Amino acid sequence: MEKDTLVFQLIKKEYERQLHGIELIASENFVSNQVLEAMGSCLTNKYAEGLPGRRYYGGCQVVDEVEQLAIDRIKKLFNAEWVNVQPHSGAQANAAVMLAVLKPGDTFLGLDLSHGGHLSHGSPVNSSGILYRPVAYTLNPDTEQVDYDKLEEIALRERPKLIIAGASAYSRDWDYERMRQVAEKVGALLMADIAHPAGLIARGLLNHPFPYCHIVTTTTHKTLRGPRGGLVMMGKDFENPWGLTTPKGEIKMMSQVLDMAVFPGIQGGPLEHVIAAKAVSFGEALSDSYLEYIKQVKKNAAMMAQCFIDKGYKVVSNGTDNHSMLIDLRTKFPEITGKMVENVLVRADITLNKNMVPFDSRTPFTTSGVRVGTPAITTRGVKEDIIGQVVELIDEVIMHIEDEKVIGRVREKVNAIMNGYPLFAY
Ligand code: DSN
Repeated sequence: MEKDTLVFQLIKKEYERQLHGIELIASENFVSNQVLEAMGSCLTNKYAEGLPGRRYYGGCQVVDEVEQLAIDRIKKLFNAEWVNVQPHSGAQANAAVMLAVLKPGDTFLGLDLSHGGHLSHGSPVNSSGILYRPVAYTLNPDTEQVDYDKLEEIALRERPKLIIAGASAYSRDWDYERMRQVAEKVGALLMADIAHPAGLIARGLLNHPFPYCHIVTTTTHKTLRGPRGGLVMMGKDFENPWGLTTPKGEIKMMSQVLDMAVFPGIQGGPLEHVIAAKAVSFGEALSDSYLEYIKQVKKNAAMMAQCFIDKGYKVVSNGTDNHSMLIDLRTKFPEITGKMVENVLVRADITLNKNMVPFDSRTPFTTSGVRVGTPAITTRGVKEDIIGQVVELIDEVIMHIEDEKVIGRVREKVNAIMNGYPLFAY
């Protein structure tokens, strides 16, 4: 077959973009060569609906071993009793949990989207907000951290069936114990979506959601540094006290209800090539070198937050406990929006994303803030010594937002810096 040069030229172009730029999108990372190799393997050819040992197709003996390996490794990484590694994404993992534990119209609590929450935690345009009844809890305006007292007040009033801990733009650790106390008071299940900080939690750098959270979901491609995907896990399986049933109407252990919610509830055939890549990345995440890496991610983020503060920026909640931070631009540049900063920095080969900040006066399309994270640059080998320089380059561009000469000069510096930090071989 003729090589599809058009597509492969574009892939090469994207590789060059990744290679030469400073990647600060908090949810992105660079996978290893062996993760890439597993994703690009012949496992993509195989249909394997069902679970290892219980499939609807013949010829699954090898992918059974692959999927079991992924399950065993992630169980070890998080000390989990049960895991389903098939969700195609974090949003799918969340949708599966909701299908398993909620009925249409049921109430659940999630962090307000404009305070750092995620679309799949109750946005009106996501199935979580279309099928169920989301009620948002918020941050405390003084601390800009989750207001657990208010959360309790809301839970007592609304009597949710499910409470979700977790966010997509929140730089502080979570008090899962406190949230479990609230859940117990109202008879709710507690779920943590740890998509962002998963790697830090796995290696003991943040509070662990087990044993407080009944169910935990995550993506596998952020701090965990695996392929794009998701999973659902539990510290301990349990008989579900809500009488939740499988689609056949059987009351089962929670693990069985969740397994059936993933398939056939919301998905068909699992992506075994991606599951193989998940297995590879989970193996990597158990290694000593990953522990060094994830510690460095946290150190780099702390240093970056301090550098932004030193330059006169407002960092939401005045710092970070994890890999990310939100910069509220209104303090230093009241006229400049997150959208403007995202766009101008792309021209300087620095990538981050515009983001609402708590109590934002602008819309999600313009925003008053940007979100910044260190997982990707840390994979490139960046350490604290050049973090100050990165923040200075960002500041220089924002200060000269319409000056093409400055933007061009910064781009050259960015490319020169990143020349010294390898990316996987293409
Ligand atoms: N992936 C999420 C993030 O960027 O945080 C959005 O879905």
